[in-house]
Amino acid sequence: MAAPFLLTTELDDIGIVTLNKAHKRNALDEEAIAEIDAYFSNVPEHIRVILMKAQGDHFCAGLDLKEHHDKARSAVDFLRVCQGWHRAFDKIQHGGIPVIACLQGAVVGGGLELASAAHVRVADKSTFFALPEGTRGIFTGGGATVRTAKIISANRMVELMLTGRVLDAHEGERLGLAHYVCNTDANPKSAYELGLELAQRIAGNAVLSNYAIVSSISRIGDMAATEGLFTEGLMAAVVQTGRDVQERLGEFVNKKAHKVRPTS
Ligand code: 1HE
Repeated sequence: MAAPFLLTTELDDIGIVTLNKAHKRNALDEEAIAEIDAYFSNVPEHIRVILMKAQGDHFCAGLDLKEHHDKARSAVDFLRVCQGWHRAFDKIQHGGIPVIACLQGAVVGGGLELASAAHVRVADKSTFFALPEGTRGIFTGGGATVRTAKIISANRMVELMLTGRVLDAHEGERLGLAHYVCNTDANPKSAYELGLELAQRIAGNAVLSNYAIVSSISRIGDMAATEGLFTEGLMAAVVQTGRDVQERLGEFVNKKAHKVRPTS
């Protein structure tokens, strides 16, 4: 039996998922997407944050081009493949649980689509981003036109796809593809160390706040202003009256809570 594409483990209330096909640069075949879908469809109840990382020098080389070539899929077959990717990645983005992606090496094509579904992206300095589809005679199909374009703008995505330009970690950070770049003089931690640190911090937030942050902000961004404000009010009404709000705000009122301070 083939090794699983996804290795899953836990560190207290943090779920750790590892892309486990380094010899194929973690390229995504149908089985890989099915495993991602299965994990994000049934995240154990005690898991508060998920850390997604990859074995090897590269995060993910995108669509398994060999499988696609060998299967010579019809348009309808590939439409179904895309819908499978959309379903799986939507569970990452809108599953209600914060997902942190630790990136290194290639984050290209479908690999960038996968990373774009995560909420926080922590990149090793070796990371590079590209959408080589245009140069391979194909097109994005795993959500980049929606998610990646929203991060970097449709304008920039068109240019990246037409030219096949490769962005390094710092260029990616400037465009929002990475929130942090690690393994540098300024930030010597590894992407995994920082990712885990952020995961632990985020796991300390109220569950409902995290839910609202990861499931409502991007959806509200798709709404007209009137509906957006209405939805924000509803979401806040639920979150602000949650069970542990009194306790957390009481800590502030009683001067026991941390203050917001600039980092040095
Ligand atoms: C693959 C894939 C893949 C590697 N599908 N097998 N994605 C791309 O256009 C990126 C294609 N890959 C590359 O450009 C390079 O492989 C990397 C820059 C990612 C890594 O380079 P390197 O030198 O470390 O590795 P390698 O020698 O190129 O690859 C090692 C093996 O992984 C090799 O197989 P082997 O049997 O010869 O050992 C490669 O064939 C295999 N491999 N990438 C299949 N992508 C829903 S639509 C989404 C559309 C897209 O994602 S298009 C973008 C596709």
